[in-house]
Amino acid sequence: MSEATKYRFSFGPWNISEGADPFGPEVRSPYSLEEKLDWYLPLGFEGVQFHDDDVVEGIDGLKPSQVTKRAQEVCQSLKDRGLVAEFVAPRLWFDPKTIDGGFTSNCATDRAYALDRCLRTIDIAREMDTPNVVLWLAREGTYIREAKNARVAYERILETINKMLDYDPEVNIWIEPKPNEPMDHAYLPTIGHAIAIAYQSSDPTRVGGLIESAHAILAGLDPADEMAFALAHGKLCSVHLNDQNGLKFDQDKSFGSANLRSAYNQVRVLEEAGYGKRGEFVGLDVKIMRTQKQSDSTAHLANSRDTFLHLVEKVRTVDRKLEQELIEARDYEALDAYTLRHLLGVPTEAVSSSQQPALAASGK
Ligand code: GLO
Ligand code: MG
Repeated sequence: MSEATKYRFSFGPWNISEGADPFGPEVRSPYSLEEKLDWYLPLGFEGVQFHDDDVVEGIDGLKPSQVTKRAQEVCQSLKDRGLVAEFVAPRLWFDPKTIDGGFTSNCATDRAYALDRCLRTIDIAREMDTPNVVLWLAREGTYIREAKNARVAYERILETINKMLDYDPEVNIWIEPKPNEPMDHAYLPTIGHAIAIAYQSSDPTRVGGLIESAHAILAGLDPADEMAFALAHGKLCSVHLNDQNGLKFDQDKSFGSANLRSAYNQVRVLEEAGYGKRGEFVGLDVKIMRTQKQSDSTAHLANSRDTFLHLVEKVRTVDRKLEQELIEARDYEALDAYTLRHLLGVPTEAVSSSQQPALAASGK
């Protein structure tokens, strides 16, 4: 038997947040990047996910040499703390020039800005010792179908990805699909779309996907199956584990909070495929509830990691022989009951198909 995976965890500085939502302002005071970095190792995390402007604040107003200098400083802050950067992602959805999207904007100068911002993100990533760039294509979509030509939009996304691949022969691009929010519909809504565009790109070996549980649920899909699909293509580069209570705004709940069984199945798929053995991180893109106090700013991260590890134990201790017997007998009802009892931690001996009381009179 191969050695058990030692999972490595990551999150982004935005996951320690101040509680603002569209209907109310911040309720906790902010921590500096350095303060946040101090928490990583004590919380059990060694990977840091970054937006370009998490590394270099005010990036658009700075000269290339200033950007490089700041990126080197942050890289040193990571080294001093025994941390590594997992990826850098261009925050393409904030600037007024990306109101109508970046790669798919109807305005050529806005598209040029978006490409330039991505190339600067690659420069930052290289200073941070990571070849990985994540594209969450927030505004690459429309509010109404007539506003853009969807086919041209796909072509423009592909063209930008190819330009990024050309710019740096070592960069890897991980697409994080999400079906909606902030847009009505996004152009790369699922991992299937992301993988299709990866194969179409000029170097498919360097393009893959990052799956966020909540985003799959928002697309009406099962996150574990989405992960399995990407794994089958060798294209699951990272994950953003979290949870989501149905089809509403992107909640980024703690992992397992809304659907523990679904969380178990995500862990099962990852563990069974050996995810993490090649150094992939288990990323947690979770948001603490607005009701929490300042002193609880990191509890959701510790709790999500803990839940993941408990579920790994559940996957490792499942009775594989019994599962196989139940599958062979096509007794999925018993398999369902066994799974629930295993998750509940109650005795499972009694789970079998022979539980139906005999009908004395008819002998059926
Ligand atoms: C939003 C996304 C976002 C990304 C992050 C990294 O819905 O989940 O948090 O993960 O910007 O690209
Ligand atoms: Mg995410």
